[in-house]
Amino acid sequence: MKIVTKLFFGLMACAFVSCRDTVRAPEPIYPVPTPAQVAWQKMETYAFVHFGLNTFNDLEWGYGDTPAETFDPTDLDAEQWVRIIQAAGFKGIILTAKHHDGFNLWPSKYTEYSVKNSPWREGKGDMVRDLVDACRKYGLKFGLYLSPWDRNHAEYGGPEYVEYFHNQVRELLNEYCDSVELFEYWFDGANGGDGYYGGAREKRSIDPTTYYRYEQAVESIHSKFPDAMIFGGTEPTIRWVGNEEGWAGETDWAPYKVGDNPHYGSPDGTQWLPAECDVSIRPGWFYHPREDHQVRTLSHLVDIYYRSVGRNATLLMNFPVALDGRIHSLDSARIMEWRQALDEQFRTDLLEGIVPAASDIRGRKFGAERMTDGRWESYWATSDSVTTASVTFRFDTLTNLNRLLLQEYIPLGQRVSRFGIEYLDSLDNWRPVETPDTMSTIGYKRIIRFASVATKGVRVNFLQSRGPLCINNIEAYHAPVLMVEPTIRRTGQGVVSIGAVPGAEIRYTTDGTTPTLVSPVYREPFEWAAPGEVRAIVIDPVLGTISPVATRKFDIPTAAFRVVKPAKPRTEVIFDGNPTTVWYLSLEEGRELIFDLDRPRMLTGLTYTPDMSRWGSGPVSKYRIYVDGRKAAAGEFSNIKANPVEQTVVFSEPISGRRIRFVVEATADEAPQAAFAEVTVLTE
Ligand code: FUL
Repeated sequence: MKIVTKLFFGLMACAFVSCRDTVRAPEPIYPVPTPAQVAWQKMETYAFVHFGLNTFNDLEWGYGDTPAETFDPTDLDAEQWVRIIQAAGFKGIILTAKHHDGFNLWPSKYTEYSVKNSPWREGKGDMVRDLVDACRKYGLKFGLYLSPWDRNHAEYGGPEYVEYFHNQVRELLNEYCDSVELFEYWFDGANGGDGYYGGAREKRSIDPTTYYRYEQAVESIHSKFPDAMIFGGTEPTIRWVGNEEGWAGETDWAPYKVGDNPHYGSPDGTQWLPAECDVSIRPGWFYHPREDHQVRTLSHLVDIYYRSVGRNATLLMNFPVALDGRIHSLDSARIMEWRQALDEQFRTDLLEGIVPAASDIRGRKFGAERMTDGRWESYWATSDSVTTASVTFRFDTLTNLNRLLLQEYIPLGQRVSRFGIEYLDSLDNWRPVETPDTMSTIGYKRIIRFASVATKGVRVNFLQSRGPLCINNIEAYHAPVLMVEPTIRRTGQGVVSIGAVPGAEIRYTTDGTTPTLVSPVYREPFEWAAPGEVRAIVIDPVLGTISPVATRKFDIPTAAFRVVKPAKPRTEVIFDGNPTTVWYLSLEEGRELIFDLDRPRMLTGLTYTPDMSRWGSGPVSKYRIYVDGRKAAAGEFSNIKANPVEQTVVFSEPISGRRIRFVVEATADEAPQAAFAEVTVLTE
């Protein structure tokens, strides 16, 4: 009898399990991505190339009047770009076929303002063709940037320009893209109003929501490439993340609705509009020789990866191709270091093959093992009513960890809004990991960095979700400590300090040579008031490994400079060497900042640093500069609003003098005050 009962219950259990086996997948939670959006997000990283007339005229935003003849790369090699970009792991490349200056990198039949009127290959060159061919040869995806704002075109603002714009969209699609996979079309939103416009030199305003007829452009693109992502315009399929520094919010929802902060999106977003983080490997988007020493540091680039791809966004990394038409060797060397560092960070997945214990499963088809089976399409899911759950991994031996990577199965929508991570210490206590990260959203991918723990297990607690959980992947790593180059600072008084991670040995030079293992050891801040370059390295005293070289250029110390107008308190912070202290000039009271140097000097230029903080305002966009009453320079700091970094003005000829008058003609955000974080001068 007993046996019969057992059999009966056994059969019942089987029936129950097999019934659970046929359990449906969880219902989607809308909005959900299209398959094309999922495929695009899986690319994770892809590259940008900014190249054009700006490159040859040392500009960020050409006015539209620089002659086509100035475009003259000596050794252009699109295959070199593709080889570097592919070796660094990027999956595609987007080219600025036309930037705001209106110059075309292909010989368009609709304009004379293009490569065909440049000396490059005697006017027979075609940059778009070269890159398409290189992408096809190496199997890289291709993307196009076509600036809607065109500062050259005489008809900009009227209907004829819109025809021209659409002709160009179609020309590029029909004449160039047949042999490659077009993965993204970029419509930049920038429009500063003023331009050359065929000689009119005036300001023209348009309503970007109606003027360009984006719907028609998108139709042309999608009729040929239905899976291409659209950036910008009125029918985007992805969103700008809201900064040009390469970071998404720690909380980052792909769902988005009008009015949401683009850093974060929102759980009640009505459209699936994932964030793309665009950032340049240097301060500018275009190449400037003066930025050769400002290629982003390895540690910064690695951090950017964590703050973009590691926060449910994609990373669009820009390479400003140099004057010879190649990616600069400093940039290519740095990006390969970056690739290597990332490979080391994610070398061994410590959870691979471990079957975790889950507090709930929806059925065998959605078992916990699906989080570590290496298959993207298979996922662990909880029952319909279960929106909080935990999964626990156990190790056979004490294991060191400092990274956790999580992925939601996004085809069913983004769900998790709060989670936590615990580890099992050697005394069998579960403890939370130490991390500055907010553990809120996951989405396509989330990577949490935390202080290394030696652990017997790790547990993820899903604390809040918009519905049953759908997790397709969890990985854990023990990432090596990065050998980070030191930071170099100098106060207005000329006192240099060099900072690095604790325990590291710092060696430095002040004569422009590369520091080595035998250069002087840095122990404490030192006085060094000369113009020149400080370079420094960090050495790991145990392993003997050396960090990349940090370099800072300095001119004369600025502490003795004095503001004479306006007579206001705190103006000395402009000259303290600390860019985080900012002084604001009230434009309602006057538009001039007048200051005296310590003594008359032969000046070749000036640098201006705006408020670089995340929410800073009042970056100067247009200026005039006078030295002892004589005009030294006038111009604009292009793109300073989106990218508020130090700006350099080089005078057309050296001017001797002591009194500098800096006139603010405009601020980029039209703020009624202009921000001055730092001003320095360049001397001969
Ligand atoms: C911005 C543009 O104004 C910059 O020049 C650059 O092209 C960047 C990618 O987008 O909005």
